Amino acid sequence: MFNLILFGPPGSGKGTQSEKIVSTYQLQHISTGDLLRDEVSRHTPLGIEAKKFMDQGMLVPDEVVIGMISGKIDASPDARGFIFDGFPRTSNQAEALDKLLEFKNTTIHLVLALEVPENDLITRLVNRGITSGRSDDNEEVITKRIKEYHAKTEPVAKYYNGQGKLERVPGNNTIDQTFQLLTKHINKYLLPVA
Ligand code: B4P
Repeated sequence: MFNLILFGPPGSGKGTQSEKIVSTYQLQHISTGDLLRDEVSRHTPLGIEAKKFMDQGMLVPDEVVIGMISGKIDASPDARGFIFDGFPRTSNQAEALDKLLEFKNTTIHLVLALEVPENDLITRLVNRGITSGRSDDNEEVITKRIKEYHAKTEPVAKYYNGQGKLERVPGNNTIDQTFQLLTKHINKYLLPVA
């Protein structure tokens, strides 16, 4: 089993690159953003609670997100591996993930951190907001999400760097060029399926 974390600020391309990685390496995709948006659109109690945080550009509480992840891993016992997209986003979540994987006799093998200048992040997300209608893609909320990233999520990179698992990858090239840079790291662990 091979487990990969795709890490980076809001709009760095985690979701975009995850799709390409999933189809090339046939990993099971776990995106906490997608899982939360699904709960919101179905108006579940979890979704109604999560929406209050997401609409303000804040992270959803750790216990909500960690509970969702455990269920998702259990649902795919035969997976070739997992790609965690947008998770963990706090040091607490990173520690919880380590414990969860240890319990399942596996571990995180690689953390790829996408690096994109802040101006580009804002432009990308404002543009996506125009077409997607996502309630958290307007300039005011985007600025809060980036602040939240610096305060709570950046320390997660240090956590994995301390474990010798972090690789930083420029994410401000084209989508395909960025993907090529990511595959150079992944190919050291896993060969493409296609
Ligand atoms: P997410 O859904 O994870 O979204 P994101 O960080 O905004 O986007 P991502 O980095 O995936 O960017 P994308 O590829 O879409 O989080 C949303 C919210 O959910 C959070 O704010 C939080 O409230 C909550 N949440 C999620 N996970 C959580 C957790 N673990 N704990 C607590 N709360 C959590 O790319 C963005 C845009 O850029 C797209 O339009 C794309 O087309 C474009 N783009 C991508 N690559 C490009 C490139 N190379 N060049 C030009 N444009 C590019």
